[in-house]
Amino acid sequence: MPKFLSNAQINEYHEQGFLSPIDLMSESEAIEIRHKLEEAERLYPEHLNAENRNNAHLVFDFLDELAFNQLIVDIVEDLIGPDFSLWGSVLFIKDPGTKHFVSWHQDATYMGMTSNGFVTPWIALSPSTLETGCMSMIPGSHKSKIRPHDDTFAEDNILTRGQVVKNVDESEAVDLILKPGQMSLHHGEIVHGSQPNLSQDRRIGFALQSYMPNSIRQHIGKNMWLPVRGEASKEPDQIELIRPANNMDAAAIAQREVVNQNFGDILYHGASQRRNY
Ligand SMILES: O=C(O)CCC(=O)C(=O)O
Repeated sequence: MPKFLSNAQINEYHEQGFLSPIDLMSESEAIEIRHKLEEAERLYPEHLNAENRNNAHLVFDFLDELAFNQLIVDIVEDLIGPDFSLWGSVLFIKDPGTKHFVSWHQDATYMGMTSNGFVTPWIALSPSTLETGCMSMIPGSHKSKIRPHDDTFAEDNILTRGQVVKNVDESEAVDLILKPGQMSLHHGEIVHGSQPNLSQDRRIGFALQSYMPNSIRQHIGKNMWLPVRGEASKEPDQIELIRPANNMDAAAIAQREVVNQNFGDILYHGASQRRNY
């Protein structure tokens, strides 16, 4: 018996490789979180600048609360089962006036997992529209397994390696338009990307990337995951992460640095270059 989604929504996710939109919270609640984020950017710029937007949920309580949000984890359970952990998170921010974009890619390509049946909730903290550069998905592309990617390291490409899948039929793309407070969910192997933000406002998305069934293992870097629900992994190599006690407490900052180093070791494994994020 699903906890929140209908059987039709669950089937849609498995068939299309994504599900959108889901109403997560009110617009005013999302704007309140945006304000907390922007206040944190003001207070701790070096911890949230464009090169330091991975795993901020490990140091900021308002992002940690999203990682454990009851509705999100119920929906994740409906999609991947009752025992799962969170591998990481990314703040995808496109400021007005920049050319930042996300090329067509599959998340799982460089994540080094033994299986790619994991899910990413992407939460809109500002309007995500055609003008601001919402995500677009190629329906059903998660069924074609991992396609070859070219690492471009293109300057305005937000992805670590600027990796891109070639020969995507863009006429098939579905745009995921979200109001603040809505979210989408996507599969680890779906082909997706996003265009630059042409508006005067920031486009802010928080991706909980990704919730992993505890049966999955990391085979490139260290298995450092935050247990979220159900029976935790009993594998001897599992390193359990802890939640922040307070915003920016010293132990949490130290833990995030170790996790981000591991993230980099995994995502740039075998790459010709390594960027600062
Ligand atoms: O925020 C974006 O535009 C892209 C995000 C993305 O690629 C992801 O969440 O996997």
